[in-house]
Amino acid sequence: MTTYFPEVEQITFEGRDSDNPLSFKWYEKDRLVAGTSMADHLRFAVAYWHTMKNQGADPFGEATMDRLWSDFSEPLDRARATCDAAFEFVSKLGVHYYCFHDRDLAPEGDSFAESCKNLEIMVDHAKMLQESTGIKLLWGTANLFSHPRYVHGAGTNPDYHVFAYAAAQVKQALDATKELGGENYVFWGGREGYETLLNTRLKQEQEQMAAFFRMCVEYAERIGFTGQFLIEPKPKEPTKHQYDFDSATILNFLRSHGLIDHFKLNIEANHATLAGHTFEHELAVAAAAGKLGSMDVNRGDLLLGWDTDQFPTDLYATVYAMLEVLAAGGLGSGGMNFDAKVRRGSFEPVDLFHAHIGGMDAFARGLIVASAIIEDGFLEDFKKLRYSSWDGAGAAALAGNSSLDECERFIRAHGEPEVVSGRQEYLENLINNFI
Ligand code: XLS
Ligand code: NI
Ligand code: NI
Repeated sequence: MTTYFPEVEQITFEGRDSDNPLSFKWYEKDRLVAGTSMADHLRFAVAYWHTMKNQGADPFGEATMDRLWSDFSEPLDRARATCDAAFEFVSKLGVHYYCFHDRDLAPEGDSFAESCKNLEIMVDHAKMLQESTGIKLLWGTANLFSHPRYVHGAGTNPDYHVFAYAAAQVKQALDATKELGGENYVFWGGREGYETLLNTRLKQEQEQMAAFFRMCVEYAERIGFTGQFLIEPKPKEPTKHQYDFDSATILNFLRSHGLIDHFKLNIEANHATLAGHTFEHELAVAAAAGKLGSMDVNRGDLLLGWDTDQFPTDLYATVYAMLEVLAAGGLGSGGMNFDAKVRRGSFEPVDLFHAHIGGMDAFARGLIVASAIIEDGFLEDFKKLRYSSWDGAGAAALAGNSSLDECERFIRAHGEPEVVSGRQEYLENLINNFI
């Protein structure tokens, strides 16, 4: 059998004293952290589109990536080779999951029927590889944004014909995800938004989207797909204004349309920052609603205002994220999908290993640090004290059993409140002691 990464052997944990760059310094899959193995806490997944398909083209230049598995002229031959390379990569990396869009796995055909056939062929191929390697599908999704037919959106398209096409495509993608035992199914509204209100019925487009989701829920129930449905927020890009702006917006949409029970959220770091939030803010908002489902782990660039999808290496970011994940009680059927791509200049196949190893180590370390912080308890103690008045005088108000009159009586009796410091810098310094 062809090997696509002949220079790389199985990546294993060697610890921080190892000088082998192709080894984990922190990620030790069976190590228990707060009673659970690192592998079970983190549930890493490789993103098929970036890792296997990204060729490094940008608006100013052509493909740069050295990818043997792309050197086939027949689309299905290329798809099979890509799938073989993907499973070799994921196995050698020691990750248990992968994620794909239908069109990553199988090429779009000349007709809808041919696209369906291609997908079926590739699902069989992937299934065989899943069985022989033990690698599992974290989630599947449909690419409803690349083909020109989706230029004005999919579920929110002004033309019912395109809406129906997208729905038919999702039906196939749901079948594929079910067939491969996918544990979740993601909806990312790639072009579900608008460029100008001059040609757009905003309210109707959102109603269309709700109708689209209702049909998906109904179909999943009918075929017995038990994976979790996830929506992935992103505020802009490709469209100027996307309906799934951030966690709060999606929660409001789901509640308004009676869909809240059927979905959780898939939070992506770089999308959070594009929305003007931190990653941990988006995780916390989702978790507060009991809707933290899964994560796309990556990072943006402070100096660039778009979805650069870089690999996560910033320890503060992983610590803050893991504090939220641990507080939420974990990700359930979700995981951490590396929705990240190597830079255009990192064009050798081995760079894919360096990138994932770095991301996995950064999150492993984030997990260890966050768990130690939680175990120490200083943050919780601080918050307990800071909010202590709500256990006493404020308890009735919090429970909805107070009134403006009651508050007035309280103020007349107690006068001016004593304002206390939030001690932000003090707390930040304590965090540094753990890193
Ligand atoms: C793009 C999104 C996309 C989704 C899956 O910005 O992150 O990759 O994760 O469609
Ligand atoms: Ni994503
Ligand atoms: Ni993204």
